[in-house]
Amino acid sequence: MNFSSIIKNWHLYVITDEQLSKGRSHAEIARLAIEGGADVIQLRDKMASSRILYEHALTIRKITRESNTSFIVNDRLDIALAVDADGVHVGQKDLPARVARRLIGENKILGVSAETLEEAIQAEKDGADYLGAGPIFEARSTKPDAGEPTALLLLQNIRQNCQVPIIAIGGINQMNAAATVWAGADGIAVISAIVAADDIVAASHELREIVINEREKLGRR
Ligand code: TZP
Ligand code: MG
Repeated sequence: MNFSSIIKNWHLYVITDEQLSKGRSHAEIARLAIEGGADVIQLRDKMASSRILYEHALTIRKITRESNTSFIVNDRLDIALAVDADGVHVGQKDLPARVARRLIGENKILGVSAETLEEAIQAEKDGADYLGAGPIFEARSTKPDAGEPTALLLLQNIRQNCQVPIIAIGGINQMNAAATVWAGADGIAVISAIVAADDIVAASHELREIVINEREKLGRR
């Protein structure tokens, strides 16, 4: 299936993280982010057991279905398939994108992280429906193994060389979100600026509005 038109309208992609969330669960983060307008929720938890992750995924699947929000599971194809999530997101250290694609089939969304233009081009060839491009500004607290921030150049390069939608990630907040759209991002993926905010609803709303407004100014609605 071609998911490009759906994903091009993913203005705000919120990634859950219970370490940063001041006691709020994955499901609670998802619920509040959706209330603030999130277009897609990614469940990401590198510590939880498979069983616990499955339980979180089931709950978020229910919430996202009720609100017509897309749902992606990070890393874990098995969990994504088990709860009928909309897709899975893999990084460069996970199952290769072409293998993930073969396992999930054509009717699920495959997201792939790219830190370089070469990785982005390869991911697209291997069947990625969208690229998570970054870290653009920083990622230390949420992804200790991430490379150096690539700044906006990565987005510009990917924009010029790839066709699939681009979601910028890494250190994105209310101050710099607009710049990622100018550089070519279709949407933004955010952890800290939303998950650690006192008011997740307001932070989500504010960030989504920035993306929508900047896209509109650029004629990329
Ligand atoms: N992949 C690249 S950067 C990153 C991931 C998962 C972390 C983004 O988190 P934050 O808090 O929005 O910088
Ligand atoms: Mg991963």
